[in-house]
Amino acid sequence: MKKLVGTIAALGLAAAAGSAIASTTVVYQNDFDTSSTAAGVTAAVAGPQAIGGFGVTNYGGVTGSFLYNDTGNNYGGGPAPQMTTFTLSNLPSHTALDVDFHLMFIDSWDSTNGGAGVSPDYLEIYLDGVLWGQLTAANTSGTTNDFAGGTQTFGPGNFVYNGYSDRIVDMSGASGLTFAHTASTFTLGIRAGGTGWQGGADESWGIDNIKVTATLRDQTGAIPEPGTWALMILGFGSAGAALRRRPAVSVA
Ligand SMILES: [Ca+2]
Ligand SMILES: [Ca+2]
Ligand SMILES: [Ca+2]
Repeated sequence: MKKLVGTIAALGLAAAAGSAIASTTVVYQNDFDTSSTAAGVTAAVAGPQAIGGFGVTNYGGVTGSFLYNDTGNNYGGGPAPQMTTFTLSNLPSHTALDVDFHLMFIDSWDSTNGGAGVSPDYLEIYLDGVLWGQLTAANTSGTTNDFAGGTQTFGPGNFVYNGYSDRIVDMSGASGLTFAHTASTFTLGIRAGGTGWQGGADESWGIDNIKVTATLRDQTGAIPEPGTWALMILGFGSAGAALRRRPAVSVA
């Protein structure tokens, strides 16, 4: 018991000295069937946000409802594609964010080197209003698929809307979407781009399974709150109890 008390005291000193292990928390999650925010965080979606649905079918990790955006027609001299934005406010004090989501390249995307006039097509990702990446897919013409570190999880294959092939990409492995961040507000923006963008029934995009995880700021020098102490002591008490309950092993 003396040793246990010493361990708790050492941990207390470590916590008081600010050497606690950095923790993470999910601040926003939205799969367009359900969504949630961490306590105190608010989320607002702006711009085009039509909802499509796969029902119970799972295509490369996308299932149920998803958001899709088919605005704009740069190729036809029509209106510019509109951006859909997700704005998180009142984030807890943090040092980094990790942003995960699935993207859907729907119908006749022409890559960066497809048919004359109908390419390039881009899917542009903006972090806090700054262009982070231009992705593209060669669904109908062209040869370049560029997912900026994301992994294709489905396609090419026609699973939604018209008869053209579609693709789904999981962006959770893209290292650039884990980045230093401290502001209390974060905005993720996505829109189509490129002079070949046709929009409408020809080309559109979708998003699903958005998850934003914050690395919480290390509370350097902070004194653990009573609740933290209670949990620590409870935890060690349980560990001690478990050790005491452990039956002796007999070797046959
Ligand atoms: Ca969904
Ligand atoms: Ca195009
Ligand atoms: Ca299709």
